Amino acid sequence: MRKWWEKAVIYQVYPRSFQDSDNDGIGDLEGIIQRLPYIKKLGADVIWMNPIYKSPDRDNGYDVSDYEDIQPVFGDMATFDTLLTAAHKLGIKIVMDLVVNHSSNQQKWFVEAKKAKDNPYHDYYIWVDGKPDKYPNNWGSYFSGPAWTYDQKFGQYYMHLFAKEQPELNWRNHNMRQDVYKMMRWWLDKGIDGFRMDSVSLLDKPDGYPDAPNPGHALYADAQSTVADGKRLGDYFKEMNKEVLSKYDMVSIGEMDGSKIEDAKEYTDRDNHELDMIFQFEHVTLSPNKDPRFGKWNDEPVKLTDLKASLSKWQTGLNKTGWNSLYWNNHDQPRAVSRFGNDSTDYRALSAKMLGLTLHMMKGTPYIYQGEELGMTNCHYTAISQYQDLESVNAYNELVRKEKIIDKNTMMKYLATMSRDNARTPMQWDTSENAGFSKGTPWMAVNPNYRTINAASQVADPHSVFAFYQKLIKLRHTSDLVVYGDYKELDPDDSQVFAYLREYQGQKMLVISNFTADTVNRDYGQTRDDQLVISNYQDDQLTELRPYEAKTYLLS
Ligand code: TEU
Repeated sequence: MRKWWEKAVIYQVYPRSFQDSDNDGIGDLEGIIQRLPYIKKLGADVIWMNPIYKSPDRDNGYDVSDYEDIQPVFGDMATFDTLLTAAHKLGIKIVMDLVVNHSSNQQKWFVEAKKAKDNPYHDYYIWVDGKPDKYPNNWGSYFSGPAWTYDQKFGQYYMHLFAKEQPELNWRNHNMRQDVYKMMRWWLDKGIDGFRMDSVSLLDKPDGYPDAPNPGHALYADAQSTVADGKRLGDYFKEMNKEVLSKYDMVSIGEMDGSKIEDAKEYTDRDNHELDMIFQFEHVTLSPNKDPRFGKWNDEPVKLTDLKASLSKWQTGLNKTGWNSLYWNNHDQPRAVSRFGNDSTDYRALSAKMLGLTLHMMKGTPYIYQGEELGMTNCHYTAISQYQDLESVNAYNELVRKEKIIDKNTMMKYLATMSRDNARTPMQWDTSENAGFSKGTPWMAVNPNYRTINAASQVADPHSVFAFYQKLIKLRHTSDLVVYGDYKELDPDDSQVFAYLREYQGQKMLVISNFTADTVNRDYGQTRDDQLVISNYQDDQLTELRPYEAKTYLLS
């Protein structure tokens, strides 16, 4: 049976940075309401919003202190309801972030858990008896430091794979799971259309919490390889599906850092009744790392052959069974055009369109991260004081100041390449002050390139990146070949061009993308008889591919 989300394109809104309506410098729900017509004009079917729940904001909302209330800077429940109704009126669905791998340490369950060992909520979190000078294992937190914090009163550590203010929920506790399901039903009963489930590859921790491999002898090991795809994970998804997901016409999207393709197949196999689709991380974690102690930090551009191999593996791996989420970037990743394209004045728009075409012609559900449809770029910060993201700031403190294993200038390059803040600068609406994002002081400075890169100039321009994304979305909406066609990579060893075929019910489509600033020649048998469906150049030279040229033919 066909599902609505197979044909859908999802637009990701990072509420803090989208549109500020009350000029306090922080984006809000009213701001999203004001910009719904923009998202409608683009053609997206669904909005996924990053967390808007009550939160001490240690990690920009990913530390939820009340799952059924709205963060006051974003608005209130009445504004949320207005947003939901207004979006639905325009035919746009709303997907919420669900953050239940961990909660905030100020959430009521953790407040109770801290009261006494025999408090029923104590076991909602993960505790291990121990001594203050010896961590239960070698795991590090994603945000630097150990994955454990000691509680004097209990003589116990609690686990946190992220900040210490984000204690891990204990998924082995039946009541905890039931409370989560109840909360999910509460939102779905309100009429939301789905959940993007944060960090769910990590829900099930391995028995005994064994040490993780630590090849570079870093201060703390990368826990993810030991935790991701735990053996009970599929059962948790099945239970959640039975208790919640199956009861609604909704989409469920697992964010699954570290998941392997065979496991991903299981999670998204419809016969298993688990999740609808997952975000895998392989293609955004390919860049060679100089030293395993550096974690994600590097400034190496990814090799096109590696990128092609990875994306093609997931395309074919989840072809018959399962479903892919397609994305180049999000609020945790650098801007696509700066990372995989070329953000220089000459090639920014061309390469942004090239990337859009490469991804949107694949099989799966495409995600557009706010501003990607304008070709927004990295923020190119040069001083550590400009960064706000706790992951970036903590990594700088640990690797440069404390361990002294990366020098300052090198780390600044790594941050400029990889920091999450690259994605978080405010949306660039127009050429007015602060890019039309806010009349107050934005919580994060607007990228000065807003004077040339902004929505107002692009919406009116038929040759803009925005207009190109409109076409890509329309193609998906009108072509079963784009949605359901089988995928076949061409010339995997070609280090300059990404080319692939899609095939569906006798129809064939050829997709060609030049990932370089060089003019190259490639002959895949395309002729003037084939129909050029979309291209980022005005004319077509068939086998000659100009810088960042990308095009799609319907083969005759
Ligand atoms: O990210 C989870 C995750 O898997 C991390 O690897 C994340 O991609 C990393 O920070 C990138 O360097 C999710 C959210 O998307 C992220 O914003 C949150 O900080 C994190 O969970 C904790 O909730």
